Amino acid sequence: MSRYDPDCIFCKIAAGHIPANLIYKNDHVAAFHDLNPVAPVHILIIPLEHISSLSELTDSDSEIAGQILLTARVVAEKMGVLGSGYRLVFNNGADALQSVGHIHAHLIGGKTMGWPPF
Ligand code: D5M
Repeated sequence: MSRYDPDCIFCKIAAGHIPANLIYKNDHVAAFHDLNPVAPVHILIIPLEHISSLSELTDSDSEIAGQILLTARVVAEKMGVLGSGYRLVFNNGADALQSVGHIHAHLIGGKTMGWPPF
């Protein structure tokens, strides 16, 4: 893996150095249960490589970016919410309350949600 931050908790999960409740992994991304679920289904999808936020994505990351979105469908199907609906949330930066500096999509489902989301 070309980008690894030894201080990043999600890098450690991606590398298998600390445990997580993994539900999916391929050569580009991993998906695991959020520690603090906000809905009956709450899965995090992360790139295996360290990229701190959406704002840091570059053209050379297009495969990783696509893999995150494609994995959302796989995860939704695995978690039984492909038909009922789900939300994909990227908290990006301070105003969005991003707390872990490694890109992650929250896949949230299993309940009817509200809008706007704040
Ligand atoms: O969300 C970061 C999310 O990451 C938050 O919902 C908790 C979750 N989290 C933090 N550490 C772990 C571990 N070790 N396993 C699973 N989930 C974790 P943000 O969008 O940055 O606010």
